[in-house]
Amino acid sequence: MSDFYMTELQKELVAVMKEFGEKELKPFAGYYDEIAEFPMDAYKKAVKMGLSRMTFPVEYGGAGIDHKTHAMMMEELAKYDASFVNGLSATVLAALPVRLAGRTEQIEQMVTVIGNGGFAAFALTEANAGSDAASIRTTAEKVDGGYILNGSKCFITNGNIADIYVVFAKTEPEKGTRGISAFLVERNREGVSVGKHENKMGLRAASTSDVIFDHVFVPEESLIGQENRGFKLAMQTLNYSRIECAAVATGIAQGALEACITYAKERNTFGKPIASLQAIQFMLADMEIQVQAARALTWQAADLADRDMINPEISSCAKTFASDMAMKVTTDAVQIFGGYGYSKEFPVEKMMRDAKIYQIFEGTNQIQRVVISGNLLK
Ligand code: COS
Repeated sequence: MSDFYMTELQKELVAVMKEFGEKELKPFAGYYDEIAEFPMDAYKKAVKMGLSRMTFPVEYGGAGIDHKTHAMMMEELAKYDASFVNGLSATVLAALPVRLAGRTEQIEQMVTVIGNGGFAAFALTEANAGSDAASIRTTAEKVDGGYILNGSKCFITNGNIADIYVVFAKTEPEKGTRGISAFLVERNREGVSVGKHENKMGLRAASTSDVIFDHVFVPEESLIGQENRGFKLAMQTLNYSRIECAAVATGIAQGALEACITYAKERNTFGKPIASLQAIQFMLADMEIQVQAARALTWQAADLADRDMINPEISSCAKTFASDMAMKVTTDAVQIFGGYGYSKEFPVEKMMRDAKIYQIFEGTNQIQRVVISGNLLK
């Protein structure tokens, strides 16, 4: 990572992530990818280190880490295993709307779950409501003392391991985006169940599944923020989480670049290392240019968030550029490794599979372009 603008604390934290990644993630990433199971041992250690609640304010038992520093840390971890970071990030993502709009008790509840090693999940997407998030069909009907939730969510990261969900549901369906509310729903409530587990191309170790809410009663206190303002809250949350996506995508690409540098020095062809060939040197240089640019844009987006100037357009630019870049860089990494790159013997094929989803989730890169052009033309 380019450390020109990093503080001593940031350098230290990134070094801790490097050590954790080398020791706890790198040796097992291929195994957990193969069996499609989340690396729980590493997660438990991460929780002990306070990694899952780093961004929570100190008064809630967090470390009060700013977005930029967090982006640096997640980038470093992503070099080793993006699946692991995805499980961690999904918990942080679910905690965000609670931090942005929740009551003190809700924030405390979330911190307790996460601090005890639990997982959280952000349940917005449905089978017919991905990009068009306002088309969700899950309902929350107002009843005496609370709400009854009915509906089915899909592609939910941490879906089958979460202890708590942030669920978006229609409280006044006829009001469109202004008729959606957000709820904090515990896994053990009657009527909550986990459905199909996705067998994915990449991020295979991260859990992704359907979550079903069948006549689930939640008390009034479960409402996060104002009734009917849940859609806006979801969008505000994504403005932040897209920065983390950008950081992780940058980390995947940086990991691929580092693997290529090592390999290019070791692999001989025509009697000399392939690193001596200009064809390879230029590919490495292009990778470096792309990674540096993505990192700079990510840090800019995070910096704005830290100055309370969160900018949806810049978050979208960072997410889009970094994920498109990661796809290109990891594809080129497989090319540099040649036949070995296509084999599971080396890590770059996994990085290429992992990178793909960053162009799709948290708003496809086409949706990001809708956000960006909408801002340009308004
Ligand atoms: N930040 C803050 N508020 C936002 C916002 C943003 N980025 N985007 C929209 N809003 C607000 C609008 O200001 C509006 O608020 P008011 O009710 O106060 O007027 C409200 O949300 C509705 O906005 P809009 O009419 O633009 O909503 P659309 O239905 O047209 O949707 C897109 C806009 C397409 C941008 C949105 O649906 C989207 O981001 N979709 C992708 C969803 C996604 O990322 N899914 C991944 C799931 S999580 S892994």
